[in-house]
Amino acid sequence: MIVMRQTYQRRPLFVILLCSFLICTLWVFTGQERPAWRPVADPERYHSRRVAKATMLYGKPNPLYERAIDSHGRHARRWGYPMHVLRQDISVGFWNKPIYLASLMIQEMAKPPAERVEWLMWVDADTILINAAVPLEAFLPPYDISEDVHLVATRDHNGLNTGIMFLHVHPWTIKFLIEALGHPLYKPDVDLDHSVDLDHSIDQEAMARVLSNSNGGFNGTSYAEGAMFLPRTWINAYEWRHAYEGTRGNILVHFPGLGDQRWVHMSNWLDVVELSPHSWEMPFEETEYYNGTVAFWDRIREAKETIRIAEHRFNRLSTVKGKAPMEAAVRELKKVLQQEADDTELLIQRLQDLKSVMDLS
Ligand SMILES: [Mn+2]
Repeated sequence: MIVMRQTYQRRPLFVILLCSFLICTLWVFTGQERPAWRPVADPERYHSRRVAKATMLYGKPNPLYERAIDSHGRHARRWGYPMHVLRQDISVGFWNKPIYLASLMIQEMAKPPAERVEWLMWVDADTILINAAVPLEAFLPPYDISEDVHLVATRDHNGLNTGIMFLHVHPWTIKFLIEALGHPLYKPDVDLDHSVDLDHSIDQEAMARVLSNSNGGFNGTSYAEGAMFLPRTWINAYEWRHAYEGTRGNILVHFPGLGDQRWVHMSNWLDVVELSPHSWEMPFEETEYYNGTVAFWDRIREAKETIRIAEHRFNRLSTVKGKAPMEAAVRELKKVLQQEADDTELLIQRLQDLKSVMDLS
């Protein structure tokens, strides 16, 4: 009798355990079949708390910059992104940007985790948002590989361009920004203003230098490990003197290095975007981003996974044949991931090289 009662009492527990097991199994399997993470392209259903936008404009009134910031404001409202605009001169010239970013980062980190945004997107005031149908989440790393990605940016012939960049709300970023800010203090002999480029900014140069230091960094493994370069025209397409380098569907236009020409170019673009917003707007699903960004992060995931397997293999067997070539191939692939992930062909080539070496070992 006692035995029977115990069995009865245990039955609900058994049913609960069985149900949990089935739900978990279902979750794991549906999870595997699900395509790579992609945002829901419908602002009505999708109010993200993942990203906030940030920019700055102070000093002498400039109606063109105001209108440019308004274009970002419309996009932010459409998708529910908070937007921060620095309106006061709080530092010296170019240093306003990293100081403001550091303050925003610290403010986010000071909130309980559930109330923080996960990323800040910096946009220069000399950029105009032209396709508001594009959600920013598309450019961010999927959750399963986002833990060690802290800066998503672009580079041009001068190297890192900080006009547009995504910064992870994370202690990594606070340390990175503070190191860049501290550059003039702890490396006073370094000339940050060496470039002949008119648009060259010393804060950008400081960030680039911190990023390229092979030692130091958040975990002592250099900051480059936490950075990822997207194909530049995706998020940072330039207006040249003769033409726009982007195509219809691209999210924005940036106006670097135009000198006095900047104002007429900006004015023309603002007129188009304000008077006929649909001329440059294209549904997210029809843009190159829709599949392109997923393919980009899929490649990064595959590269990281392959490196992990290779390292596991050569760490376990110290005498494995072909250890040195495998280590070299891992080193080359890591270099591309950290410095040239925007070069699709090169990344695919280096990944293939590593796989070939692994097959041989
Ligand atoms: Mn700029």
